[in-house]
Amino acid sequence: MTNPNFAAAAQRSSLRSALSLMLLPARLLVLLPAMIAGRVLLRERGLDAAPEHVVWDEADRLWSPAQTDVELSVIMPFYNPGGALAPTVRRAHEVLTAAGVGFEIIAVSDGSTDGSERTLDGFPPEVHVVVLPANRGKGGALHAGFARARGSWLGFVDSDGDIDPAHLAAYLRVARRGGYDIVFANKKHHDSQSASSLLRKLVSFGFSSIVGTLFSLGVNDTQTGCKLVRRDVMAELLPRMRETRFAFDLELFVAAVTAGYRDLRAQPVRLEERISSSTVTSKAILRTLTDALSVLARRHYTDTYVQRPAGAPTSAARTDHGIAA
Ligand SMILES: Nc1nc2c(ncn2[C@@H]2O[C@H](COP(=O)(O)OP(=O)(O)O)[C@@H](O)[C@H]2O)c(=O)[nH]1
Ligand SMILES: [Mg+2]
Repeated sequence: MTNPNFAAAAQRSSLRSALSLMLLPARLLVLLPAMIAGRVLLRERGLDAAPEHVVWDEADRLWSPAQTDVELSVIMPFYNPGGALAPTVRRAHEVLTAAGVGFEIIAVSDGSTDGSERTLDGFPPEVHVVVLPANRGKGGALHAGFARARGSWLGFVDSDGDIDPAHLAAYLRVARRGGYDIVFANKKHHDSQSASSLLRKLVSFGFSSIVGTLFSLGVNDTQTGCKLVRRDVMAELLPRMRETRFAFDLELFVAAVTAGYRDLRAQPVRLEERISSSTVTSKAILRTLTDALSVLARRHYTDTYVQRPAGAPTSAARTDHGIAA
């Protein structure tokens, strides 16, 4: 007898296939001009352009094995977060200690001018503070943090308290079950909750719809600021990534899917009431959209996301890297 759950799932999946076939002409109508625009933008930047700052020069450090006592490295990028930073970093330290995780926190000041890095003075030794002299954008700060990470799993979380760092411990429990390349927060998960404003939700919805139309990643929320990536996966992807601002998150999934990583595990997330204001201004939205078009063009017109990364071990040596025993 056919399992009714299986039959319902099969019906849903064929409905989805029929719908996506019907929407194909509309998708092409959007995709073609977007690819042309992306190509023009990329040409302006130079086809395999380096970002304004050299962000990945140390990324090959990730090929070295994880340090056995560091299961999780958490990067917390920040730019002028004021008083929201210290409680968020303290909370991350508390929850990971309570969960019995071997961890390090790498808080990256991205050219902050509000002196917020000083609010981390006297924090426990698991908290490392990296100070970048000039603002690179969230992606640039994450590059700098990841390149220094020593853990088996590399994660990041927003540093303004919008996402409780306790999510990291929950996601790590999922990651430990094995078989996942990336475990990520997804606002659209049926168990997710959000205290964001209607306007902020609309911006997220608009962006994820555009990404869904242009990229077909099988991921319907690329942007929520809490993710874990397996060390060997990040070692392969980071040197290929070029985006230094908010498109970093999108580019991570594009690089992962293009490289053949498919075990991307969405998890529920709770977005808290805001303590500090958002840096997602209309200028940042426009910038993220144009950066997304550059990622699209880079994916289709260049080999950026399939290049053999510098520092990659030979396939024979590869099994010795990545997750520490
Ligand atoms: N390093 C760095 N991080 C940033 C910058 N802008 C935002 N962030 C980080 O990205 C997170 C998300 O940005 P935020 O403005 O809070 O956006 P929203 O909460 O999604 O509306 C922040 O909590 C910071 O951790 C930046 O210019 N540099
Ligand atoms: Mg925020």
